[in-house]
Amino acid sequence: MGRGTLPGTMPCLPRVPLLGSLLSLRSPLPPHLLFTHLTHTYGTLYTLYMGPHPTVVVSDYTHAREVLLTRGREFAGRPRMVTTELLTRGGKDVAFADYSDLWRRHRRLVHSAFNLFGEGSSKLQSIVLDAADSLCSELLSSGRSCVDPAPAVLRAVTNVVCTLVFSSSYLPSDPELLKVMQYNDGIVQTIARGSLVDIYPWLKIFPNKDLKRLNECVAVRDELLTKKLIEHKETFTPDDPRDLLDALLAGQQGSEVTGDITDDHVLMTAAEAFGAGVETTSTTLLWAMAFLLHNPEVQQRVQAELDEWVGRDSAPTLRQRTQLPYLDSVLCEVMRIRPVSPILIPHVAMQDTSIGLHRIPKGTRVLVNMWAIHHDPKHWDQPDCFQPERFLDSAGQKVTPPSFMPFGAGPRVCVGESLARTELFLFLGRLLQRCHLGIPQGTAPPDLQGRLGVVLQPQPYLVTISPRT
Ligand code: HEM
Ligand code: PLO
Repeated sequence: MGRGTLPGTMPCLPRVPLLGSLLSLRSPLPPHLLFTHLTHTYGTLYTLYMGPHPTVVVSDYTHAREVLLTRGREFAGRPRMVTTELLTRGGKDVAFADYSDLWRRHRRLVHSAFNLFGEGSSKLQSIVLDAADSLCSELLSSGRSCVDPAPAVLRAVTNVVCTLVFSSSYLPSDPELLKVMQYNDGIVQTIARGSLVDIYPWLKIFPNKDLKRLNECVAVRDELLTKKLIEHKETFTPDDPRDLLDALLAGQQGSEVTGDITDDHVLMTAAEAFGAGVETTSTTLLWAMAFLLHNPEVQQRVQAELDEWVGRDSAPTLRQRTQLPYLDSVLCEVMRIRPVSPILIPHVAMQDTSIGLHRIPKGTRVLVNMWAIHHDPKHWDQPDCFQPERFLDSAGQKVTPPSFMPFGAGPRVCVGESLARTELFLFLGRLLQRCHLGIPQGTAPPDLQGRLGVVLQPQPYLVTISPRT
């Protein structure tokens, strides 16, 4: 059927003037679960109205592939939202900026800057392993008593990102590290997706505690990053970038259109790499630990694999990744069963286009429900069970089913994917090589439900950490 004859009847949630479908969206369920639940009534492709904004929710692999890959370019726009505009100086970042020629050049530059420190980089390896060792020591210092692993994990990951982005590494009690963690926490808590001011921008004229706090945290972030930027500009040499900030400055100077990548772009990219790097990696590690506590036999098998191929004397290295397919499959299964970004970042149709047989007008927002895709029984056997083996073939080699897309796909795919995979592999590998994780006596195992803020996080939980002997 040609595009001109596409039938236009996509199921739609009830709507009323002004509020759109918001009344039907009132629910104790977090959005990814609610959107998945609504597929029972409306199917895997339906429309709803976020206030005045028509929004299509895509909950199956075939249509998601179309949005992200086949017609990726046509759906590569982003909505303008009050909170993210404030966070990014009006879209001078990568993740929340709308599609444009400048954005494409900017993203390409960020991508190559990241690759300097991505997969295979020995510098990244030593930075991560140092941080992983500090994490092990800090966790082990609790003796056999129980600890909440979150603060130590967050500190370790923050330190890696600070080293990568601007070559600063901190002792746990360093006031600058505390400042960074505080402002980041403030942003995470106030930029939660779906806040009303993002649906109705005019609400920003009224006093709003969250927006005030977001503004304050952004100001602290900007002061700190501007200081780093000035220091870097004074000391950097374009041919030998010390860190991501240097690589961005070099790319800024070498840009094909002189002056298009401004200092604001450099600053916003550094801030974003920082925010994305910390939130996603620490959350994935905390999910991994939570699932290992529920599945002690999986922990044992990862440790047996590490003992066989790495031993106990030296840390696992990136070169050994192919020899450790089970560890890799555990990480994939964690990102399948609890994707940190279960509905990705909203996409926007940049022109009139289509999904399946449905016409999609320019400006329509599209939410790709990766949670539903990762839990679709048509693609995954017993999708609610934690089974790393599903990522291994009969010879024990790693396989990746196409419906596994925790980083998204296409023109908007995560730019930090290889960095994230490298970090996760080294962190979890070193942690499990050195430590045994257990559920403290008399306490329940971690709650696996999760809460969706800016990422899908586990509820706080306790663990005992003992050295492996
Ligand atoms: C975008 C996942 C780590 C930087 C995204 C998206 C997802 C994602 C789902 C949105 C894709 C879309 O909208 O279609 C993850 C996961 C991570 C991770 C699961 C780790 C477990 C990182 C890291 C960085 C990073 C470490 C940087 C240091 C970005 C950026 C974007 C992005 C800049 C925006 C890309 C764009 O809009 O063009 N990520 N991410 N991410 N991620 Fe990641
Ligand atoms: C996290 C808090 C930081 O202070 C700012 C920031 C920047 C980039 C965001 C990140 C936050 C949350 C996770 C995001 C990331 C860009 C891509 C990533 C949304 C808000 C994901 C998983 O989609």
